[in-house]
Amino acid sequence: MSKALHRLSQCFLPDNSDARRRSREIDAMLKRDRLIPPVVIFLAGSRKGGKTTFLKQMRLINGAEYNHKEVLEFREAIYDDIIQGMRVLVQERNKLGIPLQNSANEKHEMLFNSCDWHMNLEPYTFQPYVEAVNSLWKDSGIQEAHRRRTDFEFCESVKYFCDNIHRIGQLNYLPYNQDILYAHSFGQYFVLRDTPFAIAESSWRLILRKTFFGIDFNTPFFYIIGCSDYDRTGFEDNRLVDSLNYFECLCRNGRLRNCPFILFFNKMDLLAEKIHTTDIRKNFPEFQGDPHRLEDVQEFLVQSFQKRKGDDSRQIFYHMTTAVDTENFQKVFKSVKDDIMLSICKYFSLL
Ligand SMILES: Nc1nc2c(ncn2[C@@H]2O[C@H](COP(=O)(O)OP(=O)(O)OP(=O)(O)O)[C@@H](O)[C@H]2O)c(=O)[nH]1
Ligand SMILES: [Mg+2]
Repeated sequence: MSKALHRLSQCFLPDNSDARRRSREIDAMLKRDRLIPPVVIFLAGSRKGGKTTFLKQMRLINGAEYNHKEVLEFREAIYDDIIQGMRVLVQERNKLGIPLQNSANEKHEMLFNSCDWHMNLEPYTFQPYVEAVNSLWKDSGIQEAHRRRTDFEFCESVKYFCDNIHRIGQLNYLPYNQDILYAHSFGQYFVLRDTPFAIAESSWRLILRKTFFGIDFNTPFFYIIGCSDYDRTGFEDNRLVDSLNYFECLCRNGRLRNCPFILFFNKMDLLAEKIHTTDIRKNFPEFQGDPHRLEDVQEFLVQSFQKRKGDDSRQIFYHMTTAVDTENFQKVFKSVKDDIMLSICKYFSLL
């Protein structure tokens, strides 16, 4: 019997039966002996869709705060995000031929064009950038380059950090949890691939992976979609199209045949803003509905993924999320637990 099946089948034994009591005793014994490894759930999704942020939130809502060493590493990542982000804006402003509003900002731009990538990023070494970021971010030339960011590779969190540069630029700055959720570079090298959590007193483990060895036959599969990326093209393929293609690929994978998918339509905050400035029909001409109405765009996204799932009997659950918003994430995760239980019930034909 698979680990998941063994564990989950116990949810359906009559509450006060001898079998259930016995089962609990056995479970307790096995747990004590650490013989039950946690049920594994896989997590995948599109590029920059929010996978790492999702894992960070899972860790935070499960009460595991980051320790001081980790916070310092996040601080370094945030400095790095800011410097890299501003450097991109400076270069793109030049490429696009957008004039600076304030010519005094030229010297600040030079700082980003000539920065040393090997320096240790600490509050002291970051100081020269604080004034430069502050002044450039207010310049309408840099703002115009930022407005056109869809045309080049750019980290969305840079706006949040630049808006908060006064606080982040303090010598005694330590990132809040909210800052940590917005840090991007960090996710590239920190091990955030394995996050434990509990459902119905059972332990589960969320794994971020590209290969699916060891997957249980009915374990749910989390799939994260960066919704606001519907217009992301530039030098790469459209990210939403990539995400649809990858999803279809996963649905066709024989190993995942019986896995219910839980789709997270992420970056809802950015999507809600973007629909007012960027018409989805430009990239998805098949869209029918009001392109400036969030519900219409959400419905279109859901339908687009539903169409790609292939097998009609496959269970799909979905949620609209903003992974950087802890309150939203907490609510969503409560219903995700219900989804998981429901998918299990359906698997055993109990509903
Ligand atoms: N505003 C906003 N930003 C988000 C949201 N989810 C993620 N981000 C930001 O988007 C950026 C990319 O998120 P990640 O979690 O690193 O995405 P990823 O899928 O792990 O990216 P890769 O590993 O590079 O493919 C980060 O700067 C996050 O802070 C969201 O819901 N809203
Ligand atoms: Mg990542």
